[in-house]
Amino acid sequence: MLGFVLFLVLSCNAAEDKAIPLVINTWKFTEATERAWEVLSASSNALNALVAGCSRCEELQCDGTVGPGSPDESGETTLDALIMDGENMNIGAVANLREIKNAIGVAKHVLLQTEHSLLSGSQATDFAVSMGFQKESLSTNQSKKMWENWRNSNCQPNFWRNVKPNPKSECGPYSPIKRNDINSCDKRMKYNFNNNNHDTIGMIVIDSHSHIYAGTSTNGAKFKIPGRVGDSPIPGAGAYAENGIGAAAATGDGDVMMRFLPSFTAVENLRNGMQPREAAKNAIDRILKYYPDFTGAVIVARYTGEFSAACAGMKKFPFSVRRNKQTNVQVIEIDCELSN
Ligand code: SD4
Repeated sequence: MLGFVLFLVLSCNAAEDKAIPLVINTWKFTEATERAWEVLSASSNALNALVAGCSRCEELQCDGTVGPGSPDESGETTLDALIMDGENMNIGAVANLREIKNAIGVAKHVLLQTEHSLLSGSQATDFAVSMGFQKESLSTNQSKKMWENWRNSNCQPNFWRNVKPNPKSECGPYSPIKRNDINSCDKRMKYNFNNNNHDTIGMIVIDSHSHIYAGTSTNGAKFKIPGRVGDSPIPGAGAYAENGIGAAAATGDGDVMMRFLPSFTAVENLRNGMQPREAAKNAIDRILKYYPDFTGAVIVARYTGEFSAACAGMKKFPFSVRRNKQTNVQVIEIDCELSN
């Protein structure tokens, strides 16, 4: 597989190019790109292509952060996924989905079979079962081991603050500390980005008629507090699409990103005349203004097929692309903005 992947290291501006149809997704998830491209080429159906691409990552458990196998504090894995149709602004999403492996598949049913936009938790599971999905455990041997190691290391890292016992050295259960003791200067935990602790798949598919779909699938943040929902299923945060303008999808520290709607911002930037690179960079810069240590990335594509990305908090950010007249998936790596 890797033999067929063209690997490019490009400067940010050089990453812009033109041509549709287009499949572009976050990270080196080239098998997902390839799968989406196959479906797009065979059927010209951008929705099915996006669902097939993201489903491939769920099956592969891409980097352990899409699909099953990522424990929260209780050891359970829950999933977030989103699909947005740029033609009619319809959305189907699931958040904190329990016991169903194919989150993007369920999001497709929310999109097509309901007038809602987002279903969550156990009731999203019930909905999935009624649509024909099978209920099964999302734990794996590896996620069980990870969870045991986490418990044995005093539940570090975790996402608690201003509670007792001290969450930086002890496990819960926690209770709130008195208001006077709250340290408002307490710095946000640095999102620990390594190959097993990041990597939402965010994907944009544009068919030859410029019909755009954008979507995401992820198991969120490892050792999240049960019930936590990240940016990925939130329209405008995890992804956004509008025909005639373009689309964007995000990956990274979702608790911060959802405060800024970077995918929506990037698409608005395209609407206002920015080039994809500038549109992506501006969306990231708005976050960096308040969270200089923020880690994450946004991919952006114009409806005509030009694309780019911007990122922060890592050295480099790779994304995968397959487009018209190209025989292989390309991995493009851009330099990120680093914190001061
Ligand atoms: C989340 N944004 O749930 C996701 C995780 C991720 O790269 O993308 N990590 O916060």
